Amino acid sequence: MPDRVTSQLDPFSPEFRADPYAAYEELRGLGKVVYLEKHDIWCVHHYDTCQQVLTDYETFSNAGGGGIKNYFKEKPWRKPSIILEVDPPEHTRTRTVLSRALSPRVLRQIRDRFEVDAARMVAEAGAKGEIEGVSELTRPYPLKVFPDSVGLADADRDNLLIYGTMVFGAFGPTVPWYEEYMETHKDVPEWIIARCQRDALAEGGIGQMIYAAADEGKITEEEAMMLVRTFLSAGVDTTVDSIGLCLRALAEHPDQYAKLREDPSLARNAFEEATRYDSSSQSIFRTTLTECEVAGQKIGANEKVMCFLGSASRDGAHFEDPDAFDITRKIKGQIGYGVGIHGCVGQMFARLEAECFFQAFAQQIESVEVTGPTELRMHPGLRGLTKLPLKLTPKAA
Ligand code: OVM
Repeated sequence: MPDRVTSQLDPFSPEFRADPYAAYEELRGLGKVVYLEKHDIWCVHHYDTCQQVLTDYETFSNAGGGGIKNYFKEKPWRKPSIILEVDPPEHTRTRTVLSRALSPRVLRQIRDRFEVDAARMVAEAGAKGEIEGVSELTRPYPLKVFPDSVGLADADRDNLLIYGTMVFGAFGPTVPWYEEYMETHKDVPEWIIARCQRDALAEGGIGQMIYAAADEGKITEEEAMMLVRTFLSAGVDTTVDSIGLCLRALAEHPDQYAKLREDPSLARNAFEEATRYDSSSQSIFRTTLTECEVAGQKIGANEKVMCFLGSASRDGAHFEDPDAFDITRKIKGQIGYGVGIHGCVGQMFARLEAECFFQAFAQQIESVEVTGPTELRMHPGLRGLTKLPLKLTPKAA
């Protein structure tokens, strides 16, 4: 008997990325734990095993890095994140600060501005009729409302997208385009760090709330800067991609869009379903600290384990009719944001951003159609669209 199930599937290849859901089905059929020979990594891809790995932080560490690189063996490309790429007890303090800065009270105050910006941007897109949905709608919206909330100045915000590509590109294996990209945009990391400084952040924004935690002695000034960097790293591309994929899912399922249009209060649940059905965060890595066992498979110490959230979300053992996009589905145990102590700290922010967007969209737009081929972005850490040609028909006034 072989001591493990292996596969030649390459999750970073264009074929896999074009239709990950077929590959996930294959992986789920192969077994609970599979060794991916192309990259010398293990993977889990069922709901229960993803849950197990992600909630056992004593075995499956984040200090080895959130991507494929093993920080216990290789040098990280930048100073590791002080929330994503650390374990307890260090993690607990920084996580608490970020959770407070994203509390329900803070979000309630932000909601009005999200609604106003969403309504305006959807109206402008609707008036054009034919649009390239990513560059004209699903990218500009998060790129405005998120940095506004953090308290970032207006200038050069496109650098946030460049930095996002750097951050999420680093989740995958090193490839030539990435090295070139890093070289071309080598000034951007410095720009980001400058934007993370206390005096660069507007009064009343979430960035200043992080610095207030430093004033209270909960974190150091340097840690505050690093937590603002986390916002600027993880807060833009993730929502750009998830909102774009949700809009495509709605456009490709006119029966579902009709339900949303008739009842815009379904907006939040529609996005919840899209986060399960087809979302930006398809995978995240852990690194084993000790020898361990998952579903009967022994895994050695210091090994990378890739957790396919996108596959866990399509696991029929947890979700009924998992391949159906149903915006009225009652989702129990959303895993699209990860779970456990590293589950997305900004998830309520993302939900609010998307809720306001799809509510405005449903209120104003009678029908939405995909009019040409859509294109996927190529960097490995996230799934998202770079092209989404759409025809929007506004409701009659
Ligand atoms: C961070 C960070 C960056 C990318 C992703 C992420 C999924 C966190 O800088 O803390 O969480």
